[in-house]
Amino acid sequence: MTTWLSADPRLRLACLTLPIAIGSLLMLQGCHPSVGTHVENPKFETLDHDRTGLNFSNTLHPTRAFNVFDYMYFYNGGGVGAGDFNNDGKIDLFFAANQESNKLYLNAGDLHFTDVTLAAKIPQDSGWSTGVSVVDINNDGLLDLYICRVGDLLGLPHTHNQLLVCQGIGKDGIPTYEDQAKQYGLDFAVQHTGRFLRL
Ligand SMILES: [Ca+2]
Ligand SMILES: [Ca+2]
Repeated sequence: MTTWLSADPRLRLACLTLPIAIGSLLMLQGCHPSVGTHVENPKFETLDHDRTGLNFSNTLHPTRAFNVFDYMYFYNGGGVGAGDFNNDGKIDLFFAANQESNKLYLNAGDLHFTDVTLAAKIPQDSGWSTGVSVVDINNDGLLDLYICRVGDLLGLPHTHNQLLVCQGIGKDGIPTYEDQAKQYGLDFAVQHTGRFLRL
């Protein structure tokens, strides 16, 4: 019996490249209209950081010692969590970064945000964060943050997932946090938040 594996190598190459070519064409079709194309009555408007105060950037710094060949998810990105972290009725934003600092921005209204990362005591340990979940883990009415980290990989700082439990909201309206992942038994050194979400 003739199998696909025993077919002519040129036929095998054609079988491999044809689906890729068709897939690429479909992706190009799906991306229409392309960047730079004029759109009548756009539904969204791009606002730069001078307008919004949001200057977070998940900038990557690949080196010969550590790059996508060492970590296949190198370019998978970080994450963003949205919630009213200071209970003022406006949705705030938390950004999880790979090789930059995680940042917390409070919504000041009128689409302007203020970076309160340091005042909120967001830990900065150079760990590689891959995502964030927002939850009130202790049901005290204050939103908490669970941040997924790459915890045990050669070339990256050894770290673990963080559970940032809100310690209260100051008179200045800024919430402060403490990493209590170990106390809650959630200090996993894994690469996703799935285990937490299944609790
Ligand atoms: Ca808020
Ligand atoms: Ca809470």
